[in-house]
Amino acid sequence: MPSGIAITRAVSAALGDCELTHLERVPIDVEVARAQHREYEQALREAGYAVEHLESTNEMPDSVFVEDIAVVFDELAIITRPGAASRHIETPAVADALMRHRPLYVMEAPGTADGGDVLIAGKQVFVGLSTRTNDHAAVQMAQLLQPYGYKVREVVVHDCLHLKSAVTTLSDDLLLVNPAWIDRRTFDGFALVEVDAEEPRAANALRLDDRILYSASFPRTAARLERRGLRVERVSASEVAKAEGAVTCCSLIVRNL
Ligand code: CIR
Repeated sequence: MPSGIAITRAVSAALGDCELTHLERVPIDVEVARAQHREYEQALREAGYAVEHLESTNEMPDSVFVEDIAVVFDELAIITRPGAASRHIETPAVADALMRHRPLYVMEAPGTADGGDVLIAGKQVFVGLSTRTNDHAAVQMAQLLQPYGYKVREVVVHDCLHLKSAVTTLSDDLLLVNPAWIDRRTFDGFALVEVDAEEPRAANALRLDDRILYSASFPRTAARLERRGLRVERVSASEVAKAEGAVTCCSLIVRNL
């Protein structure tokens, strides 16, 4: 019995034309990116998830970052209005895939949000206000989620693309943070693991049931996670990192209920 479904999306041949906000454009090897993506999908399968792989086209350079197109809860899923206009084309196929697993809500204008700005820790939901995600979106999410007992809090994001560039959940009460990019006091009541100061991009970890999927580029922080007793599965993610992506961005995790 699988733990759930992981929705992924192919690496577009146009990945090199991706959106970039805080990084300089450098060449991306699409074939290496595709090989790394296969490795990532295999790691998801080994963690007990059935992978549903969506196709891509040349018109959607950022399609592999499927996390931004939806936010999945046990009770429902929300299709976002991505903050970059170039990414609106990505939403229909993701909505089609998700509607088979969850009741679906669609974010409305003027709300804009990327899933990378939504951090879920138990019944607490932190929405990062960033260049992609606005207050209208946060208010819509709060209204939608309130009947299910979720509490939505807004957090200002600075110096990085998404909230989940700066903080991700390791368990319902343990977070991985880069304190240079996010105010630790926002997460009062949570235990925190800080990234190694030499690995500022290391705060993005994908929490699965019994393990953490994590980029092999951050060995110092990985060692910290292991010292906390976490099982860390390393995957190569160097090419998506050049496109300002990381491990959470490349899947939508739909847990079995
Ligand atoms: C973008 O700027 O939209 C993509 N190049 C990177 C998106 C990464 N997504 C994520 O962190 N959730």
